[in-house]
Amino acid sequence: MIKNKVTLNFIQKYTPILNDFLKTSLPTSITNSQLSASMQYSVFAGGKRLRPLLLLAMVKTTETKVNLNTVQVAASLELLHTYSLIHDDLPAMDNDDLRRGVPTNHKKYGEALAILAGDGLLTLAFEWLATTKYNSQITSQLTQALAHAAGPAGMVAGQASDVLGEKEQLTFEQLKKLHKQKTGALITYTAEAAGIITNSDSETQKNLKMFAENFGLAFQIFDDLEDVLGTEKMMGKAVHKDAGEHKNTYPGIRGLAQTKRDLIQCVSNCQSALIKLQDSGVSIELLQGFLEYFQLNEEEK
Ligand code: GRG
Repeated sequence: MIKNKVTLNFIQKYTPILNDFLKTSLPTSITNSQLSASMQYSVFAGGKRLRPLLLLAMVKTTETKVNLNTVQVAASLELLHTYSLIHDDLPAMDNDDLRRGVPTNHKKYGEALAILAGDGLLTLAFEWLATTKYNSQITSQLTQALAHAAGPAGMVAGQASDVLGEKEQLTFEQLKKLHKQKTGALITYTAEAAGIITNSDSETQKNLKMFAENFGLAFQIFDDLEDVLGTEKMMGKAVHKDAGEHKNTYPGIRGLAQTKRDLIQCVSNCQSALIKLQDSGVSIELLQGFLEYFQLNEEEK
């Protein structure tokens, strides 16, 4: 999928580092064995680690060294992301049986334990954030940024609009806001966290944020498109669900052709942000490589 050598090398270097951190730290943080199994099941079910990798890549792009503290911050984000997927799959929400090609958490462990696994991951994410060796100012800023992104002004608000909006046809502006909150907020947090950790100047923080905001929207548009164009085998989950469930999606509201143009526009906005970042003298190739994620294959174009 991603061919850019710099980005590929980065992903191949840092994915095992993140996984090792999770493998070592997660079991020691949970005292109930069934809860531990359920939490570990979803954390190690084959996620791409996109958000933590993006966070680390942004830190690296600002020419700051990635260390164990940075990895802990990135890993805490993966815990929080995993909680959101477990809860999103529950019968009361999307009611999905399959994720990443394997049974969803509640299908394997039952609803009660799945809810608790999500609760545990959400809470533990903040414990990990609070226990790095960063100074108290950085820690407090990171905590506030993650709480804001994940909470009732961010991801949870987006999820609420999504669930409640199923009964009505949203306008394009409402849909964009929903996506910005539900999927975009955590991705935008990767830029905010990188800016806080590296103490970047305001121009750099602004450009990183513009990159991440457009990346987040592109990510959701791409997911909407794949739901229409992809196969279950390719996606590791049920596809063509959105239309059947009258979900508000880009293809549903904008049509397929315009959705593809919207995706191209978001990727182009990401590029513009990177060009501005480059003006401050940093190398943008690493982040540019992540944009290859949004390439449609020949049949999908
Ligand atoms: C339950 C409060 C609450 C929020 C859930 C993120 C979310 C909010 C719902 C997910 C809905 C969804 C499937 C959106 C499409 C984009 C997306 C977030 C895909 C999953 O993220 P990936 O592809 O997952 O990074 P992996 O499996 O790689 O970890």
